[in-house]
Amino acid sequence: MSKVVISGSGVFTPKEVISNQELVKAFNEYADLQNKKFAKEIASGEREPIPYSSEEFIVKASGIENRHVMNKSGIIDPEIMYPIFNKRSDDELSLMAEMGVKAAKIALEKAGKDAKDIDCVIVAASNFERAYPAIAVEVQKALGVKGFAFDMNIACSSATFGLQMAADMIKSGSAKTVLMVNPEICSGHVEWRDRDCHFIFGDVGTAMVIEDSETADSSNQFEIIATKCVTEFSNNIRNNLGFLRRSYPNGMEDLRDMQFMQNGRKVFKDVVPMVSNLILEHLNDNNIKVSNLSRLWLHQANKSMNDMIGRKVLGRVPNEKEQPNILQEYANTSSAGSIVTFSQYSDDLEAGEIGIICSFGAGYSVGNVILKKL
Ligand code: CO8
Repeated sequence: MSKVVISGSGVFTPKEVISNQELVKAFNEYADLQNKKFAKEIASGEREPIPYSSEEFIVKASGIENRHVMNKSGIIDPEIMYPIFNKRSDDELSLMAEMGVKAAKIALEKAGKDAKDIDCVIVAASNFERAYPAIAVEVQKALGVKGFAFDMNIACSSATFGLQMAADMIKSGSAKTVLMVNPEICSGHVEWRDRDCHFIFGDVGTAMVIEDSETADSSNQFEIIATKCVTEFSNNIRNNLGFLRRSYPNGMEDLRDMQFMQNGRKVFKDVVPMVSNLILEHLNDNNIKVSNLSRLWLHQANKSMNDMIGRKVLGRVPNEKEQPNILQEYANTSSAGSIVTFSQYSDDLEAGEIGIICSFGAGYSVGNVILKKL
């Protein structure tokens, strides 16, 4: 067997952008409205007032400055505070499939492939707008791909776990050329009315073509040297969206936990050592010295978290080129974040240079993919 390579990647970036300033203004107006509505309960001590959000806090705590979204008007309307989409008929392309197809077309073009070259489509994402039919099968149909397709979800590590799946399938012969797609519609899933997390997420779609090096002819190829996926159960990032809810007593009354919930501080503390140790062990297992590592394409959740992981891995502060961040522009886009970073900051590597795509998030789940530029 020859090598498994990533021969093309693509990013679909939604046009609409919300700056921290716009986001905080909407949140604070929402807080005013709520505090006015419940003024009596607040005065009697029955209810706490909603405190203001702050731009300074957001940048300092996360490094996020903007986020791209599929619908801005609903999110920044203090009377609504979530994205508004037209309901599509079952015969129309779904929103996630649309985002995925847009990213896939860019990746296919970069790889110099078309639909007939692909024999497997994986849609790997944190949130699925429906249970079935799989979004992947819809993407497969929209692109005109033969073969098979399936969805998979391991939250923020969906894309790296998807890369491992694709590489293993190519090695085993069950697929020749895989299209792995990550439409992340986080704006529909985050609670924009919760000050603790309203600033964290944005939307984006990413895609990658993974194939045997013998069929790859694009100018920019990265060999997948090794992959390592690790999971460890935690409730610190959790979402209780599910069809059994209807069956629970009062299951449909308080719906807050159907959106994203986390204990951010605890996640930070648990995940930093888990990720840096995994990267170091994985490099060691593959006889790669840290000094030979040219780039870290890390999951984009928090700038300080990435700085800490980079420092632990390299044993010094990484420079911006070694550990690029796209967080300031895109916010956390779940599994797509490290793929956006790879797409935007990989063309300049020279043949033989080594980099790592590493994701981490709910589960907990950590996925590490060691790449070599060919
Ligand atoms: N404005 C002003 N003040 C605020 C705000 C705000 N917006 N939010 C919180 N505060 C206040 C708090 O109330 C608190 O006040 P006090 O000290 O009086 O109690 C103070 O600021 C500090 O709050 P925190 O302790 O919460 O702040 P942190 O410094 O911990 O920063 C972060 C919060 C940024 C969330 C940080 O903890 C973090 O980034 N942690 C890592 C989280 C992480 O990596 N999570 C991964 C999630 S992604 C994932 O797994 C994918 C899930 C599936 C996708 C979901 C799609 C939507």
